[in-house]
Amino acid sequence: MNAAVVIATYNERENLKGLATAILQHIGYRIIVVDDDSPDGTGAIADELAAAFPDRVTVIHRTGARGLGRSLVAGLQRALQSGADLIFQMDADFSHDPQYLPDLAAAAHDADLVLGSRYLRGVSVVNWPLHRIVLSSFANRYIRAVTGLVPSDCTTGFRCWRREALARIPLDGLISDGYAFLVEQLHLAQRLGCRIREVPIIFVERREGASKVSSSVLLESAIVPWRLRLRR
Ligand SMILES: Nc1nc2c(ncn2[C@@H]2O[C@H](COP(=O)(O)OP(=O)(O)OP(=O)(O)O)[C@@H](O)[C@H]2O)c(=O)[nH]1
Ligand SMILES: [Mg+2]
Repeated sequence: MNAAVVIATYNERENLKGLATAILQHIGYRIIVVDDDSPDGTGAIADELAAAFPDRVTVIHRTGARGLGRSLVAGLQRALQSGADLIFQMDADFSHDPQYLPDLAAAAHDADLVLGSRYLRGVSVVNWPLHRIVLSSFANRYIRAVTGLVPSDCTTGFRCWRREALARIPLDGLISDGYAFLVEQLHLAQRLGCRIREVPIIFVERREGASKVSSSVLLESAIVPWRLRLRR
């Protein structure tokens, strides 16, 4: 197993070390942290991890315009360069439990892209207020209706790629940044004929740190599906 897990971080000081420790329990998994110069010092914690596990933890320090999409692009490109066969992306806030990494990897035996999905068995989300569940569920219906995407969870950030499939995605050409980045990435994969599978995960709302979801990110999410539809 040669797996790399890309984690974009912005102000995840309380979460990163515990998360990395849990991921490193899995043999054959490396971590690529992409930190956006977090004011809370997450980057320094990532450097400490890299010093403690030089073969298994890499840190990319970004400066300039911050963004989840750009950070994921940098991390995914680094993962490809590093020769990983399976490339994961997941959030830093424990919403995506590392215990599911082997499930996603197993599903990638006969898939190019595996999604850790909240909506395969009803709604498997813990500690979300009702309005958040309604918003996310509505967003997924809207995205599927506008873009023609098939998966039940188009906005999940927990993903596993086979390297050949990820290498075919023109990452530099992706235009969006927030949740919309995830939708655009998935849309490209579906258009390129990737075999996409979903495996169920239980998603747990963050306990530590603050959300970075802003109104501009939500606005982008409303518009990007239409751009993707017109691109067809
Ligand atoms: N590098 C980088 N990472 C980011 C940025 N914005 C968000 N992230 C990371 O992206 C992941 C998801 O962000 P969250 O704030 O948890 O967004 P969310 O999960 O939709 O919202 P919550 O439910 O409130 O947690 C986390 O690991 C964040 O640290 C950014 O601008 N740059
Ligand atoms: Mg989160």
